[in-house]
Amino acid sequence: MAPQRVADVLVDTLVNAGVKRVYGVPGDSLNGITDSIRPRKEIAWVHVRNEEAAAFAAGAEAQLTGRLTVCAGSCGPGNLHLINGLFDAHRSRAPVLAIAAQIPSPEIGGGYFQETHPDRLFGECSHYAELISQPEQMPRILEIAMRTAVARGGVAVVALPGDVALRSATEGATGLTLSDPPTQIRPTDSEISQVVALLTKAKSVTILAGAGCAGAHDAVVDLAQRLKAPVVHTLRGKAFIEYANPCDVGMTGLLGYSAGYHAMQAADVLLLLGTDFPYRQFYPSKASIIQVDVRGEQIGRRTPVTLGVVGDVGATIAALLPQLPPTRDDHHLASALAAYGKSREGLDSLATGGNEGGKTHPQYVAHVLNELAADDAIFTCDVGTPTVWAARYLSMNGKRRLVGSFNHGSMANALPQAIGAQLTYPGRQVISMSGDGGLAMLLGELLTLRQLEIPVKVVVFKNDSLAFVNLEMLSAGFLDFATNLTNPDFAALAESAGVLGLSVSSSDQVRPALTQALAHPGPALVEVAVSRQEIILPPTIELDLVRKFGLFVVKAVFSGKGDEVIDLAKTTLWR
Ligand SMILES: Cc1cc2nc3c(=O)[nH]c(=O)nc-3n(C[C@H](O)[C@H](O)[C@H](O)COP(=O)(O)OP(=O)(O)OC[C@H]3O[C@@H](n4cnc5c(N)ncnc54)[C@H](O)[C@@H]3O)c2cc1C
Ligand SMILES: Cc1ncc(C[n+]2csc(CCOP(=O)(O)OP(=O)(O)O)c2C)c(N)n1
Ligand SMILES: [Mg+2]
Repeated sequence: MAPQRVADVLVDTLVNAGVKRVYGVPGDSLNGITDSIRPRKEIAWVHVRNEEAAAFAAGAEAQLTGRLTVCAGSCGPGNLHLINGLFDAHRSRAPVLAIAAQIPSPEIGGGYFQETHPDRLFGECSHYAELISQPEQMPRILEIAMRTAVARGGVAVVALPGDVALRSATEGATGLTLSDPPTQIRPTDSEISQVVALLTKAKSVTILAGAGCAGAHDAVVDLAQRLKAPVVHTLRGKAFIEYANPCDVGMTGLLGYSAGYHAMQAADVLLLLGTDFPYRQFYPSKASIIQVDVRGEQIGRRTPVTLGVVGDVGATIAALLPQLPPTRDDHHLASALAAYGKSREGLDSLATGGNEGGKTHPQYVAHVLNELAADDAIFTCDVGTPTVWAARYLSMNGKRRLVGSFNHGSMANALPQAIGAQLTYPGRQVISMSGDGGLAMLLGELLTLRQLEIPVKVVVFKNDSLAFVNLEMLSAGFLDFATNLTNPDFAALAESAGVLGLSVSSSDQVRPALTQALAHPGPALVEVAVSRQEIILPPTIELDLVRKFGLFVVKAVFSGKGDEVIDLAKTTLWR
């Protein structure tokens, strides 16, 4: 048997830990690693066109499974391309290991061809970034990196010079088992008593539920019913808490509904469960705030809290429930539910086929997609207006998932995330809701669909514009500039890449085209010419008011209801 190389120990360690694939683009400095993956059946090399896509795909896989995933880039520019996707994974707390190949070790520090310092460069988007400079460090440094990514939730980076990867190993691979991070952390009895006391005293409680509620759906709903508390959710919380929830009053934030905003403002006590909702203007100023988060450093990060406790959402609720008397007064919940019903009606009324100069309403596309998609579909959505349509028109059910670049906010995320999702779940329908700007930014990944033979469905919201930015400009009083896109025929482009391409130019073609694409066994792209004026100001708004309230108007515009501008203006939000 040939002696083991450092690269072999690395790959064996990954295999032993259950890693199924490594996303990346090869290169000289990575040759040892790709060569070691080549003959192995337990782990696959996933060849994408741009390393940024590798990191997004690995991040999506990690978000969907909660397990460690891996991406790799060759030295210098190769791994530099990973960085944006790694930022996204890190901010999403997705456990991703990045293997950053490094220039030959004797050259480090001499300004050699392609020289960068990944252990420094990736410092800001990782919990751990170290250089392996000699065989004796393997597998120890790799194991530390893997454990750190999983235990802390986020990225770890190992920089490995190509020559070190090819040297003889001094130690074999270990059977590193990566257990899931502990989720049973709960507050102390005395903290639970304090939470109970605050909740019992309150006349009205609202819950803001975030991504930390994953796996605790029933517990959160039980708690809400006991407290007669409306449940507002964040975008990242949507997939975990919106469905089968009689207390659901929608999302808050710029893309949220006024019902969610008001339910938080009107409460005596706001209970934050597993959320790091970033927009501080939307937190109430008068309510007492209780925050439950499994990470102590998250407490009070966005708004001052009356009481912060460190605990897992499910475990904390399990401790709270037996001590909470039922609340009889459901006035607060009833009025929040009624307001939400009204907002929802308004939004649904916008999701009609409708044509402006032959263009389809984008809301309608999302609405039909929601109807036609499988019960356990995985959706990804680009940053830009596709995020708006996904947030508002996709309904979740406990089986579907929605992945986006929600915390990092990077364009072009949807297609590479869909690639990661589809490879992880080959039997499930995976749909990328792409912007025309977003798709073009990592357009090469369309070729990846054919190369890897994966049946991702790409729905392109073709508005010939960077529409989200166009809207931001208008609402902030800037003249529209630099947002127009001269687009290709994306359907023809897809066809030339061996991907089924369908083009929709009027709303009556939306349903048949989406049906055909979803039924197609291979990859498919549907481009829909959508109106970009859709989210422009509603007619009841005075221009003066628009200028005065800037971004704040965006919320009202997205809500589709002019009256909400006036309503929220009284709160001095965004002034
Ligand atoms: C164009 C655009 C517009 C957006 N508009 C909106 C908007 O209008 N509204 C909106 O809500 N979002 C919006 N977002 C997304 C927003 O930026 C944030 O990503 C989102 O609000 C964060 O949701 P979160 O707090 O649930 O998730 P995270 O930020 O991931 O926070 C989750 C928290 O839960 C904690 N946690 C994890 N597991 C547990 C556990 N088991 N128990 C306890 N705690 C746990 C974590 O430590 C963390 O603090 C938008 C994004 C984009 C790109
Ligand atoms: C990498 C990156 N560049 C720029 C931005 C700023 N930005 C946010 S949304 C957006 C427009 C997205 O356009 P498109 O994908 O066409 O979606 P649309 O809003 O038009 O539906 C831009 C430029 C960003 N978020 N990320
Ligand atoms: Mg666009």
